[in-house]
Amino acid sequence: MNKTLTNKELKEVAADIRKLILTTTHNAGVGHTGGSLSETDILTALFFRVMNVDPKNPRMANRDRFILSKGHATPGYYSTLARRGFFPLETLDSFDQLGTILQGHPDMNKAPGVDMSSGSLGQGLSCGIGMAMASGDLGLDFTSFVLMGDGESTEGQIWEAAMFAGASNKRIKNIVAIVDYNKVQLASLTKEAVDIGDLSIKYKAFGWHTIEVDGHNMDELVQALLDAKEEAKKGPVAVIAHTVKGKGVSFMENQCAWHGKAPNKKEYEAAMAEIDLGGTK
Ligand SMILES: Cc1ncc(C[n+]2csc(CCOP(=O)(O)OP(=O)(O)O)c2C)c(N)n1
Repeated sequence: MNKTLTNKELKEVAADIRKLILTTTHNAGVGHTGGSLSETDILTALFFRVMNVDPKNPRMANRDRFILSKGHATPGYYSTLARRGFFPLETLDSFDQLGTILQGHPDMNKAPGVDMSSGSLGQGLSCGIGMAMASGDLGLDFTSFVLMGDGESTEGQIWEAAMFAGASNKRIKNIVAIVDYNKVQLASLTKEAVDIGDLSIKYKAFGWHTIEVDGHNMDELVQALLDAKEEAKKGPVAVIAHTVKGKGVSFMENQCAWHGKAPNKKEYEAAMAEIDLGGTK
């Protein structure tokens, strides 16, 4: 079980994770920094409070499942897993190197704590729904959480999965979809690529219960995710988390240039100093 951290402690953990992200991408010279910084508070709330996980027993049968459907954002995912104790912090130094367990995109057969391999956008929700269905079928009691991006949300497979889980004759239980709605994708704003608009209305139309939240307000985020887990006992839940790409580092915020870039030495030092000064609300 998770040791219950206060929301203040969770904010401190999130700041630690942001620094691990910057250090990991800086050392490796590669990595998706922007989308890792936007998902940090969500991952912190999930892995340090909301989800039932045991870092010493990563394959525990009744653990809550997590799928990083936006699989490129591994610096954030691996930093969270390492900070939570699934593997040593030093392993982050091997990120994206030849032979590492920490591949550029998550490999469930290599990294402890990774429940599903991902990287090809759009596939995670289908897998998460399958896991949620297995929860009931196996007589286990776990919730399946899937984190997606807003750019990713233009993938058709997501909406096939959403239609299935929300259908009146299905009403799949124990699935929580979370959208890291940072409004920026690989090379442009999401609204300039395909304006996906109000995702809450869309998920509602597909039969999902929806919750909108500020994805950087730890108090609200923890409550929203706890509510989502409870509500998922009745049917599918979508949490639309409004976030900022590059959150916590002023010159990275809202910039698609930082989608898939690592900070150089000067940028790294400036970014680390900003995290030390600020952190999240
Ligand atoms: C099927 C597929 N198409 C294209 C890509 C290349 N790609 C990687 S990240 C990305 C943009 C994703 O944007 P978003 O979902 O908003 O992610 P975030 O901003 O949270 O990093 C793209 C197009 C991919 N990984 N998979």
